[in-house]
Amino acid sequence: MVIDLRSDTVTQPTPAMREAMYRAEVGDDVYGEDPTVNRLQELAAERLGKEAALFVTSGTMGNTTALLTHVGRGAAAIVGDQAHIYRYEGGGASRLGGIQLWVVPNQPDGSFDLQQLASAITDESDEHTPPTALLCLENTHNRCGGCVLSLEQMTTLCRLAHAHGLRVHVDGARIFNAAVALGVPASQLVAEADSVMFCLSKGLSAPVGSLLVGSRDFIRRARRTRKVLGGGLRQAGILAAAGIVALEQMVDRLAEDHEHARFLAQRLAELPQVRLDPPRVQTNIVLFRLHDGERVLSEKDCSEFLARLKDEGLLLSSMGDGLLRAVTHYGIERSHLEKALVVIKRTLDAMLPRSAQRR
Ligand code: TLP
Repeated sequence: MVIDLRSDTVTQPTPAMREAMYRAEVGDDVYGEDPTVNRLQELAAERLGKEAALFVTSGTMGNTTALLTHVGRGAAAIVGDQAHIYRYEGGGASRLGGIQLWVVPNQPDGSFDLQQLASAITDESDEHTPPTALLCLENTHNRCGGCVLSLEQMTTLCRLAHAHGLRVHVDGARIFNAAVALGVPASQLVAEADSVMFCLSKGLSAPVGSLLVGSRDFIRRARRTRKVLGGGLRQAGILAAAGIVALEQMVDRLAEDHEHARFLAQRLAELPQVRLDPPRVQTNIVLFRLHDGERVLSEKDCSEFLARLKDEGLLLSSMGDGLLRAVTHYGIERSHLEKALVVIKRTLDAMLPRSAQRR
């Protein structure tokens, strides 16, 4: 059996999801007539405390739809230099929407330095610069190791943006991980944001789909954008049915994934070849680097490590630049992590023996 810790996107639908999909009542959603999609959208809007929601095929489609709806051609959207929107979405906002992504460095916790953020915002008064229309936040923050932006950070950032006339979009692919980690309702966490995208197909285990939520007027306009992107689906209730189960049954159990990630991080940090700071692991993502006793390993050396693990039935992923990632999720139990740790230790001791001797 393969232990797959590459991502929480690898989760399989639960038996309850398959059953709900089989039984789903469906209609043509481009006419707004799919009762299951409509129910999922109402549930999503309610859980996030917004007026309306839109079912989209993926997180990337949700974020791109949001940017294209909020920001006109030639205007700018501020993103963090570690943001998923900036790094992993094919430049969709620029390519499809003529939007300039204006990059501000992320703090290690996924936040922004408020002064740096404020000085990145521009209006129409200077003809040289594209006017800023939108601030994008990410919570939890993937490339910052699943870090959580607190309620206070979210509020401060939203207020700063609004004071400058910007809208705020939250890439909340894992917003329920953030809410569970903080012990606050997701709706409270995004109360001051204008739109939020969250994914059903990550830790919540649904096979397909994300939701974009916001005001009724924003979602009406986003629906037009989604159609242009080819996201007007027909009997999509088959997919939405699994999403309803995800929201109703799979949110609270995310705490288990977080506990598993903390366990994995603590044990990994004990290995002399691993560089990892366990207190930084707040949700289900564990990032670490490898060290040979003298220097941090390059991307190339890390790919050999990943290939050796794969041969032993363990999958981890690389985030580039020698940054490695393990993600806990539904289907991964503590016994899997114990096995994974044995394989990792054996592989590192064989690959980096000098570092092992320092133990
Ligand atoms: N993230 C994937 C990869 O693309 C890296 C993963 O395995 O973590 N926002 C955030 C914060 C994400 O982590 C992801 C997916 C998305 C958006 C995009 O979602 P999808 O894959 O549904 O387009």
